[in-house]
Amino acid sequence: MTDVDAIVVGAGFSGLYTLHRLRELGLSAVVLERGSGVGGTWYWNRYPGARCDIESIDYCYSFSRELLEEWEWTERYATQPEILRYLEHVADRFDLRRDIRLGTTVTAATWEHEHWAVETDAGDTLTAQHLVLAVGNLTAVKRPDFAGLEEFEGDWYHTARWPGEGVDLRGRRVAVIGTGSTGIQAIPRIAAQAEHLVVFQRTPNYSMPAVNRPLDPAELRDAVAGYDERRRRARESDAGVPIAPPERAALDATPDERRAAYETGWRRGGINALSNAFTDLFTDAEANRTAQEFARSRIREVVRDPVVAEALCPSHTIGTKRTCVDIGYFETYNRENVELVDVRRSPIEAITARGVATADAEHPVDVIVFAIGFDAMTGALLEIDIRGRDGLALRDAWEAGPRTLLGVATAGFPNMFIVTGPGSPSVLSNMVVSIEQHVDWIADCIAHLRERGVAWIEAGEDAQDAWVEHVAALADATLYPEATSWYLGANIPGKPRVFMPYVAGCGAYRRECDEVAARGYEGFVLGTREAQATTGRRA
Ligand code: NA7
Repeated sequence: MTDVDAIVVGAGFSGLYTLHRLRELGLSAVVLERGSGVGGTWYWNRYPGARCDIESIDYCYSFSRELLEEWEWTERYATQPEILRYLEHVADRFDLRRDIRLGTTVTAATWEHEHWAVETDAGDTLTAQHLVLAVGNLTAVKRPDFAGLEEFEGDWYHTARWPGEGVDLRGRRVAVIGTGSTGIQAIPRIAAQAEHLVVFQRTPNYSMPAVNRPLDPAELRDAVAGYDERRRRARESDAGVPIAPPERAALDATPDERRAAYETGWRRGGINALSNAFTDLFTDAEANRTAQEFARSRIREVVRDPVVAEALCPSHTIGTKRTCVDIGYFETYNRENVELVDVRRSPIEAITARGVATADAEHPVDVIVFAIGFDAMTGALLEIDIRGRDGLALRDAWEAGPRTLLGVATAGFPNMFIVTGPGSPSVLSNMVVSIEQHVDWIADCIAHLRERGVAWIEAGEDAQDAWVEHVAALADATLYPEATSWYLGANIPGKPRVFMPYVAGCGAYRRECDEVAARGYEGFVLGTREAQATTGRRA
């Protein structure tokens, strides 16, 4: 007998929905959460300007009609506090809190003959038949490893560990290091408060205007009324959002037609403003260059100082690193109190007692904000000492990069499920659409096992090899692997360079997952007892 049927690690969007679904199946489950509140990503990321880059109407659960009808999003793009309130509401509304242990870090998980033993930092061990890792893709923060940081006499913060009570930046000289999605959201807000802001940019990024606005309650009502169809389109789309796919190739259009399409996207705003304009932007470098040039022309139009504008112009393939979405980012560089330091020209050499020293100068500051990102997709999984069959460590199994079947399971780790793991669309999609799909698939799988008295399920080695190859081949047919992005671990020294997300889109991925389930979990190994195994096969 185990303590519970399932242990879920993480109480963000994934963990909350997992608990709800497992309870519906009649399973007992406990959620272990490191934070002192629910919310996951939206609990931790409290930096100024934190907001979702997917529209609020789409970045929410669809499993409950009542929830959809009662929650009123107030803006096109929801702020972190609003999303956190939503998740707290979900936890209350579905009575989830009684099975969530907050302030509890999972340190280890070991497969012990047909069940998992999970250890926490409180020194407890809990057992369960199933382990669901709902730990999030952007959870393990990249630690600032700048020489001299311990000498710094001011205050410093990582954006993903921003104090809940906020930080008063008025009258202070602030440095922001990092210009990814986070830096690009935070910089305008910090500039508006700080006496002086120095932005340390290593790689300029493409950023699309959010075109944020208050949501008209009538618009929200209409969206909710037609939600089934809206969500169906999102599920079948590539990115998990209900927008019509492009029909035409950029290289088949005239320069004027291209410009008109990009202008239309720019006015609409959002993460797909340019990338959804044409069919060939992710597969043809020349097509992609046309979108890049449009984005650069916009920066040059906005930023008054031509030297600063050039420094802000990215040169990489657009869309192959996560595209950013901003509210007044480039305009910020027209402010008198904002300075841009191009770290590529003048690398950061050290943090000193007084500030940030580059090869050219020392920049005295009172506060340093590190917006330097995450050990994405695998970091939070590998932080836990996970041991599968015969003591196999996940860290060893994934030494050369993550290996999964469908992004949901990995060979050698029976009854362990990963929500939106590497090898699934995850970070390339609207996470909530992907999370609901994964959690539903996992819950259906567990129901299937229980109905048939199957004690365990595990990814088969051959099917996993084939999936890893398939995911890599899909990526290799695109421009994605060209970029030095966190999608392939390039931001973490020593991390294997493996392109992790599944690039063929949510719709195609869902069909692949559904087919595997319909064929009796083809490619997985199912066992009634430790010694007996049957291979999932065609029904
Ligand atoms: P990202 O996208 O990984 O961005 C991190 C930024 O920090 C990026 O500009 C990095 O430059 C920069 N960085 C990282 N390390 C350093 C050092 N050592 N020196 C200078 N600059 C550095 O993280 P975010 O938090 O912005 O966004 C993560 C995701 O969250 C985002 O994509 C959304 O999906 C939500 P680099 O590009 O490596 O040259």
